[in-house]
Amino acid sequence: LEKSGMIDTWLGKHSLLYTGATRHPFILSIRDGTVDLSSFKTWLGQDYLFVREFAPFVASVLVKAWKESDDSYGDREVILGGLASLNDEVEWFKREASKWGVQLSSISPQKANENYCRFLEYLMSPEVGYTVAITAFWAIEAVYQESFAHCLDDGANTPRELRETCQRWGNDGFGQYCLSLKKIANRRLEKASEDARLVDASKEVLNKAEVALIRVMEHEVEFWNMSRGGS
Ligand code: HMH
Repeated sequence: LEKSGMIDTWLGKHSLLYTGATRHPFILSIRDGTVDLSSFKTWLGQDYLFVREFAPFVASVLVKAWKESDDSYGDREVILGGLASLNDEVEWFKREASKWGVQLSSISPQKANENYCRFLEYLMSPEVGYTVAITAFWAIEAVYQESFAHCLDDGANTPRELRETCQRWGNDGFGQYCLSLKKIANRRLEKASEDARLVDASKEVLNKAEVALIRVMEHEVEFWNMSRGGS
């Protein structure tokens, strides 16, 4: 049995926001089959742009793990695996876009996307350490995992042509990967809270990590809102 860590404590504390991000009306409309296809295409094009910015963020987390974490924990393999699958993901977006007649070269990022990418840039900066970055990384992946898995569970009425999309993030392998990220984040946060009794800097890390978690959820809600709003 997995002992509950800091992440679950925070999710409990911010459960309305977490539910808002993982049970958004856009996701619920995919799940019940009423989704507007122009919204789906908007999401597809915007998320392609997002993922291209997300890759350097993941690379920055890998560099931070390299510098700040003991290799024996295996964090680096998990993060490198995530980076590798982003390469497949970009290719998948290109294929999916051509299937739906979405012209990726003519898309520019909408406001919510730009804001989210600006937040990723902050997370990439040297002032943000590994513990905060890995917590945000987990949250970014977990929102998609929770959201799309919900579109595949019993009782879901997801249209056949959208099931492959939901599988990308809703499959068990991606779920396991998110659990690995969560374990890493919890281990780092646990360490920071032990140190927080002695070191003020560790208190600061805990605060920054909790705020980063909240910001990710907020950006995810705005990203879904933008998708639902159409082109
Ligand atoms: C906006 N959040 C957004 N896009 C994604 N592809 C993910 C999370 C997960 O990788």
